[in-house]
Amino acid sequence: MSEALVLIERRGRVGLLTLNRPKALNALNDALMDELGAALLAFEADPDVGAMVITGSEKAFAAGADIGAMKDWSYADVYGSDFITRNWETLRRIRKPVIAAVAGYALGGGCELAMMCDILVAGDNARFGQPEIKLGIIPGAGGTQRLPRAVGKAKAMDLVLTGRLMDAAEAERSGLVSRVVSADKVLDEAIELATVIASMSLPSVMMAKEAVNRAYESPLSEGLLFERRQFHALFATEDQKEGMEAFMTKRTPQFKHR
Ligand code: CO8
Repeated sequence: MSEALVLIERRGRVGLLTLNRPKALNALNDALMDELGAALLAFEADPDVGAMVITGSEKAFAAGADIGAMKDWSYADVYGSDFITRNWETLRRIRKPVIAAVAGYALGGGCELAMMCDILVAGDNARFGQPEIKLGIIPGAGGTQRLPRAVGKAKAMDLVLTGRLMDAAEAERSGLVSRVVSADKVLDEAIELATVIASMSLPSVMMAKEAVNRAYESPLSEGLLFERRQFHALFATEDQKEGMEAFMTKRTPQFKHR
């Protein structure tokens, strides 16, 4: 049997997915993306999982879509294939938080995959970039849209038009990643972060994620209204009573819906 392209593990309440095409620096193809999509959906449905982490190797999170698979394609081939992107919407549908633990290269589709995640934690050896311009193409899985939202137009243009790579320090300064740690600690850091999130009440975690994402997809007035209604809705949960009661009586909350 051929080796899995995505390794699936549980670390407590955290679902861990490791991209596993090390010889090709985790270049993304349909087989890998199909495994990733199926694993994400399985963790989404698993009541014992409260958050997920996607990671790669210490050398590469993912060095992009598989160039070898695409190189001879015609317009009709690439249009018809939905290459690697058919599972992009799967990731967008996941309501539990997903953290990208990025060491090494996150390029092209690999950078786009990391940007689909809710939080990026980077190793100090991480390199982010959209080098498609050097191949005579442009990003095709969200790079021209999500990168400017994360780092602003000037830096996104700089990266997309030159194809240069950005190191972890620049990525943190620009707001693309939330934390930088040494490369050998990136997975531990991401799992620790995911474990904290997974200890919270799941309805409030999912609503918080939904509300933050609204900030990117709706006018401020709509986003604020959405947030306010979600805030109100959480008062219908037992966990709101438990969280506030625990605060008042100075004890740790025991959330029921995790
Ligand atoms: N695709 C296929 N194979 C790759 C890729 C890739 N993206 N990246 C690396 N590999 C392979 C290499 O070919 C090599 O294989 P082999 O050992 O068989 O020769 C192996 O991985 C190791 O790579 P290198 O020897 O090149 O390692 P280096 O350490 O010298 O360099 C780099 C590392 C800088 C990361 C280099 O490999 C590189 O530049 N890779 C390509 C990066 C790139 O251009 N990425 C963008 C690809 S296009 C894309 O992602 C579009 C996404 C949108 C899809 C939407 C479709 C609708």
